[in-house]
Amino acid sequence: MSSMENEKDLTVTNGKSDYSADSIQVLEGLEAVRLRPAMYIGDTGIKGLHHLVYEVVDNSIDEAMAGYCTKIDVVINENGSVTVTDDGRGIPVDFHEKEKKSALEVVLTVLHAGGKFDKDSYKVSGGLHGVGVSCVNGLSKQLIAEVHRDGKIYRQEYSRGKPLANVEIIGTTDRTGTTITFLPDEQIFTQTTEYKFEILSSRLRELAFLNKGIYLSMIDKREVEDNGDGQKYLQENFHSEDGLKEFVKFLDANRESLIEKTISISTEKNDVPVEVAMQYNTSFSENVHSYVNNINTIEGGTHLTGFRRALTRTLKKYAEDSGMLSKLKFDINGDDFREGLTAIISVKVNEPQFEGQTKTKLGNSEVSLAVDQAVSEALANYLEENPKDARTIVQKVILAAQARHAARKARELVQRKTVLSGSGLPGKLSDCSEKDPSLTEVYFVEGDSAGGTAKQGRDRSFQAILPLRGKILNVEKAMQYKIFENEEIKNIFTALGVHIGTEEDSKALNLSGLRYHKVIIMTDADVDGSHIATLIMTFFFRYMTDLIKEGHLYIATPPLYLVKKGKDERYCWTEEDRAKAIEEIGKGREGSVHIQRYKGLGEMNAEQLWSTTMNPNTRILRQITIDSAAEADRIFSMLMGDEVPPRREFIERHAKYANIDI
Ligand code: 0RA
Repeated sequence: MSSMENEKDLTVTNGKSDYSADSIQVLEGLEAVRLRPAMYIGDTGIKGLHHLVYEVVDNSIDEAMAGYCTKIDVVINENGSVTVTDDGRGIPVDFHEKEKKSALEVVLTVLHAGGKFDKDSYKVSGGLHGVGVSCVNGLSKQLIAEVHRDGKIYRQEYSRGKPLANVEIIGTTDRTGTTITFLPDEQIFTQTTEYKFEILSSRLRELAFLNKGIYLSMIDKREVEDNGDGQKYLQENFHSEDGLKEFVKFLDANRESLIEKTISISTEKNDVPVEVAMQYNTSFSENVHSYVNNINTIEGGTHLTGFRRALTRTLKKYAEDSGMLSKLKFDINGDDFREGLTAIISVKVNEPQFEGQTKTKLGNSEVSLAVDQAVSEALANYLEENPKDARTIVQKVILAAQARHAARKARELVQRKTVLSGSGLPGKLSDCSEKDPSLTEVYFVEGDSAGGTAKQGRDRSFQAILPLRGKILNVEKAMQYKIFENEEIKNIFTALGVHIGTEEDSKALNLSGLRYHKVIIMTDADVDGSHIATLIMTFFFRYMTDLIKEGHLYIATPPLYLVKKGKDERYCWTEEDRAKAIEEIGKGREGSVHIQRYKGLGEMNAEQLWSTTMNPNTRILRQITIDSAAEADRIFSMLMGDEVPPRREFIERHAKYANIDI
């Protein structure tokens, strides 16, 4: 091992005073990150924790987009640290004149230094918050950067953003690339520092589809699998030759396609690279997902507006020109063109402006026209060249419009016929006395009997109860008008004080009248209960997406066990809880304690239900978020759609209650 300190081009001895001055400035930079981590990575919960990995991977993706990198490997190590390796050019290691230190150290310790070196500004990614690897460094208890470049291996180690030594040369190499290993700092990530394989792998899969040609892999060294011929680590590899086209096929794996071909567009308009893939299927839901610089723009924006406008205009013009609309007695609107449409829109924007609540709405106005032009040209050509498909699509659109009109009639009828109490609220709703929605919550409870217990157990000042009868309608399989005829669903709408938009836009949701800011689904802790919760979530996902996006939807978690010895009672939510309780109150002897398995809410009395599941001070609420709308859509369509084998496979893989119920 030879220290870099002796090498002329990297020496820092001549500027010793500068160096210490620099390090103070650097410290201030990353100190700010440590002081207000949420400002840089969104939050310090599980999301922010995973964001660290995305931040590093995004740098490697940038290298790939610049044409220098083909392979990115992510490893969760046994000790919980994460290693990201790429075969790009490697972070530069030469002497940085301004900062008077190795460029590697600058990239790792100066905020926003990531792209400063490259004037061609190939860098359009850089992550949602675009803060660079230095930010990851600042939030890591330990970080090791290893660079293969110019035949040598360079290494530097840091702790909480501070270098522990100068850059060293630790060997020779015949390749180029960067390896970053970091251990998140538990002083920052106080909730959890445990990475979830599925969260990371699902992001890597998405990146593989969005950046075709790149090889990505994900290994979990904490998990050893026995696959018949010996043990190996849990691993998944991602690679897509067809990119977005394959992404759409993947999302529609559990749906029946309407036309055989996936329409795909890849072009550049006014310096904006635009890629689109779309496919119609026989379902009733719209699954259009948009990305800017690989970031899932769940709030949409100008690129989505451009896409919608082009789709509606081009298809409408084709339908009119071909005379298919001549006998139509009702109007067709934008929604109708997107029913049963799965599409991905991906644009690359140099200086993206992100707006909206979660900063995932694209604001750049020039992008709208770029996408509009790209889509209308390509789609018009497609329709001309494939008249049979074109007719099938138009027929589907007409059916959608017809169904929408039927749905409107049903809705109007509903509004007149709903059984309402004097207050105009559903009779089954036990309302709370507080009127300020930001202070109140409503529990959707499965079954009338559990509803009764919840009604007794609640704090009626701010908690309302709406009992739902058994399994609510599976909205994934039903036509829209059926949904608005459904008693339970009508009750949900009126109880929440939310109505579904106007005639023109039947999926727009008006949340201004929302009567409770916490909407809590409470079902039994068994297979049936989770099925019911899934049905309710599917309904919210398809018809009240904004309610989820704005963070109003929660799931209550009743305990699974009560471990009891004499007067000593312990509620347990996990198997670990249970083992711990037996250890503590039964001194490790299972026989000496009474263990009650709760399957149903009905097995608890009102007081138990309050203290375990409803009391804000002691309960566990899980907030439902839509991290990846595309993935959520795929899972909902699989869980609630027609195809049985993929559902069975998913349930078997994720079964939470299976082993304790049998
Ligand atoms: C700054 C400049 C260059 C590359 C990189 C940073 C870079 C950063 C990361 C982080 C992970 N992998 C990375 N690969 C590259 C340009 C390098 C050059 O001009 O040779």
